Amino acid sequence: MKTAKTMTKNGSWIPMAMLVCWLQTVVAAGLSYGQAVVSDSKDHLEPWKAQPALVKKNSQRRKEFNYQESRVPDFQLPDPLVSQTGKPIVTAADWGQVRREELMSLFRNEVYGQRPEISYSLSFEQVEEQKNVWDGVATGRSMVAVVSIGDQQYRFPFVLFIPNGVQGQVPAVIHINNRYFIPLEKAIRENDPFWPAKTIIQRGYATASFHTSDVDPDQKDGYPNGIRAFFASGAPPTSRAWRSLSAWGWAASRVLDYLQTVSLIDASKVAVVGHSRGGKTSLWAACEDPRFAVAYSNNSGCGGAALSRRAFGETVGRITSSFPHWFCEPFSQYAQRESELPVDQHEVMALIAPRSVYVASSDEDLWADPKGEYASLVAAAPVFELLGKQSITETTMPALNTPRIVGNTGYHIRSGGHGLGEADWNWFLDFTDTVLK
Ligand code: GTR
Repeated sequence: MKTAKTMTKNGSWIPMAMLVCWLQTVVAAGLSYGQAVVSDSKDHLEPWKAQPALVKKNSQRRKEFNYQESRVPDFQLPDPLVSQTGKPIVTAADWGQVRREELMSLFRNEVYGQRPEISYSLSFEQVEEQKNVWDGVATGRSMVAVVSIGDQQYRFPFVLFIPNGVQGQVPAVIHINNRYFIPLEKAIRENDPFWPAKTIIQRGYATASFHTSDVDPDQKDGYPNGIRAFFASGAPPTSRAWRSLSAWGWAASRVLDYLQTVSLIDASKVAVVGHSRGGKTSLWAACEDPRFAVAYSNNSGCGGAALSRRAFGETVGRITSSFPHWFCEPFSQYAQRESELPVDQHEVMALIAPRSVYVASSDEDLWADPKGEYASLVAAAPVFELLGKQSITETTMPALNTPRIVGNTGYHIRSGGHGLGEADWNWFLDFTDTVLK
């Protein structure tokens, strides 16, 4: 077989494929400071597909759920650029003034619930500060956010690291920890892959983390002890009132309030990150709070990045019965009637535009529907385009372990199962380097 070759400057011949590969790397590196970054240098690799053996195993183990592409129902996604009254949305002003508000109301009323409109005051207590963390590269703080209404207080802790000795301001990453609280000492001692504070600092970002259950207990019957009951003076939640995902996202905004007071942090460059239920939260947090510059959802699945209408893996019926405290009551009524939802999850991505969104799936996490997570990011593209931003439009999924970054959106599917780890963080920070630095 003949291979195309080209001549180098010193006269030796190199195969064309190698040259193309090298050129792609150079182009990707050169563009990475520009606005529109396009990098998927491994496009020649096979697009991701679910492992047939895994599909078979899951289908046998959980017969009531669908794991087969051939059984995904036919559906039509609601058009983010057509208003409820059928009016096409053709300008950025129409989007901002009409459609965005409409979609926010629909998501608040049908999916995540409405946040209370009650005034409160907010203050922060510094419990501890360590100025010379990791041989002096960072300052660590153990903090408490204090939410006050009259003489009543609701308090939740968070931990923050700020790089030392840097010129100018740094971007930051707020991590919503849905598993456990990582105290300052522990975060210093161990670089926990779930929140690798040291790695994030080394990459040039400040970072903060809080635990969801400290804000609103992640239990069916946890309501009385959380921020939602605090705001409602103990009264039970109304059908369309906010639920835990929205409450956790609200808390991410309170941590952002604190970051705005830290002069070393550029609060216009803050990413909100979450895994699984935390990833559902980070997306909605960025919809509710336009100060977040980037949202990262990792393996967020149903009610997060994945399209509900695909009903692949976890479904609306299942999630709302297993976790009734996550979504407002109307969402449960769309069980097995997903096509009647007035919205779908691609519109969550659209609501974050023109800011940035990064979605990550994992190969073995079919419960979270990787294909549905990717498809919803792509289906948000017309809104990014209307707002003058580039985003992923390629409908074919990238290959395994091959991040795809286009303009303000990024995606990867990592080998392995449900989880947030080193590879996810590194790829995500590569993305934030392109959009925030
Ligand atoms: C699962 C749930 C998912 C996901 C996950 C998690 O049990 O079905 O929606 O959120 O929990 O948060 O780890």
